Amino acid sequence: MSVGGFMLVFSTAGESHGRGVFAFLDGLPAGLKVDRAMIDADLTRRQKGYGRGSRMAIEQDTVDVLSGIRGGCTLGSPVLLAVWNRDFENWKGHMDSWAIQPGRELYTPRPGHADLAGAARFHHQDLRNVLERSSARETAGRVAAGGLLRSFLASLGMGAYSWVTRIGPAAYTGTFHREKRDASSVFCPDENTTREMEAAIDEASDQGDSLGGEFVVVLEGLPAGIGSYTQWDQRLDALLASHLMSIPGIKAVQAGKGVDCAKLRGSMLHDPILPTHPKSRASNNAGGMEGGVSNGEPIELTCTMKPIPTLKKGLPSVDMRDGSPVQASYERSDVCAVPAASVVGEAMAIIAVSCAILNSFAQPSMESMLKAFNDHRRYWESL
Ligand code: EPS
Repeated sequence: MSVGGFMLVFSTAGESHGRGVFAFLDGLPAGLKVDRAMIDADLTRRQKGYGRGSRMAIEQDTVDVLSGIRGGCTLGSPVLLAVWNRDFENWKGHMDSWAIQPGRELYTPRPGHADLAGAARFHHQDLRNVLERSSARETAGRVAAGGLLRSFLASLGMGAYSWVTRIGPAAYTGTFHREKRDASSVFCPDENTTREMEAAIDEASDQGDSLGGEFVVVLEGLPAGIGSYTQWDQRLDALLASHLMSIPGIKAVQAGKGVDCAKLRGSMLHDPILPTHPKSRASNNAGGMEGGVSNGEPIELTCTMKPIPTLKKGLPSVDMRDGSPVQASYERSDVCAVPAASVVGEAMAIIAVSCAILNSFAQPSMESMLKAFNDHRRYWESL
């Protein structure tokens, strides 16, 4: 995101059934060694998750670099990434830039979807013009960009991971375990809860319904001092929250104890400072941020996703052409996309923190970037 003078510009382009989804990144230092396999691994993970629809059987997302990377390293020039849509072959005529083949128009907005509000924004009557861009297909571009920036964070000693903690009624309150998360069809690091989550998805699917849930994103390896308390739009918690809230379907983002802070006394909530080098904490209720600045503990964020709005049993709606009451339209869709959203959450958290790092330490080359950043890390570690 390019808010308030941030050094990193990030945006996406592309329609769900158009040629592809594209991600644009400008402001990266030159000489960053990019791990392509890491980007593709994230793209593959985003396609998975129990409860996905048949579209994911068509797509096989991999990254294509259109500019800004040469010989595996960033050039300092704008980076343009592409994830091509295989399904475009089946939609060519309907998505043509110059002459549209009729047959895929939509006039009945789905409650909970961008259809109606989006049509009001751009004065569209054919809701296809809204759906194509508001579709979560766009998040493939975010994950490609996040996958690239994972190389940037790794070179500075940082990483990101996530896991699913709730799907509908099935919840997991345990800790993260990478192998168990990767073995789970819903990215939940527990076998029993995985079965419960799958059963909840099956039940919703059988009833023509959909399910939401929750996931946790963690950023690790950050020294204290990323972000700033000096200006509202430099606060790391605000930056992370806006990036995560922008993921389709996300209705709440919490840092650390989040909404539970309201229930606790100050003496129970705030994390005691221990006399170590660097200074560590006896707990991490703040989620690794105080005053909008990282405090050296892992950054921990919980995101809540609403159920998918495309339902087989369509909800009450209207026909946009004459205002008559009808059932909302049904298109092929996912029943639950919480596991996929957790991967997008990692990408958006990576983008947000990269933005904050570049804002404070931007350098033309990775060599000078590493020097500036590691000087700061050494200062923090000496405290
Ligand atoms: C989506 C509808 C489905 C999802 C899609 C998001 O696509 P389609 O209309 O082609 O069946 O699969 O998500 C993706 C394509 C993806 O890559 O995540 C929607 O309407 O938002």
